[in-house]
Amino acid sequence: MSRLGAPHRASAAQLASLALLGDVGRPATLTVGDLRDGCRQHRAEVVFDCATSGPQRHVFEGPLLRDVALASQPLFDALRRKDRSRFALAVSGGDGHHTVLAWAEIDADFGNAPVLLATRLDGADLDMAGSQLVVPVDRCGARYISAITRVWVGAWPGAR
Ligand SMILES: Nc1nc2c(c(=O)[nH]1)N[C@H]1C(S)=C(S)[C@@H](COP(=O)(O)O)O[C@H]1N2
Ligand SMILES: [Mo]
Repeated sequence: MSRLGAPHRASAAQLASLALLGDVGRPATLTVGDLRDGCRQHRAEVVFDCATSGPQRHVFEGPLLRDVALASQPLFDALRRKDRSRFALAVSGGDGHHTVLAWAEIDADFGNAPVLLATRLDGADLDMAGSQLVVPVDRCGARYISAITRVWVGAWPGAR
């Protein structure tokens, strides 16, 4: 199993998928088709600034990261805001670029940010390329992780 976790070799015939895992009751492997069929799709017209190529304007469609993550049944008490606020999400691309969000950023009782896992970019399906993280509240593009391979959901261990 030494190749476990190695980047997938690109192939035009291969569907991209991401692993949804961490402190969750129902870990899953999801294709872009699963993200399209399993959750209500939202649309976001965004502009973000890239440090190297300047302002980028795109239209993304896809489910809310919150809805996808909740389907994996994070191991918090869903009725306790303070318990949910201990959680974070780490989103990784196939190239190793990754970023972190606080659960509270996307939680309706806190930041309520409409963060998406895109299934379409500017009208083109992302089934081969993989999903892209869409963070409309960000001014810059660094957290717009593309070719997502992994979404980890878990609690900061803290001092117990
Ligand atoms: N997997 C991955 N996603 C990434 C990056 C990266 O290096 N790897 N760079 C980010 C940065 S810095 C920006 S500005 C946007 C650029 O998005 P675009 O090329 O689609 O305009 O992608 C982001 N997503
Ligand atoms: Mo960027």
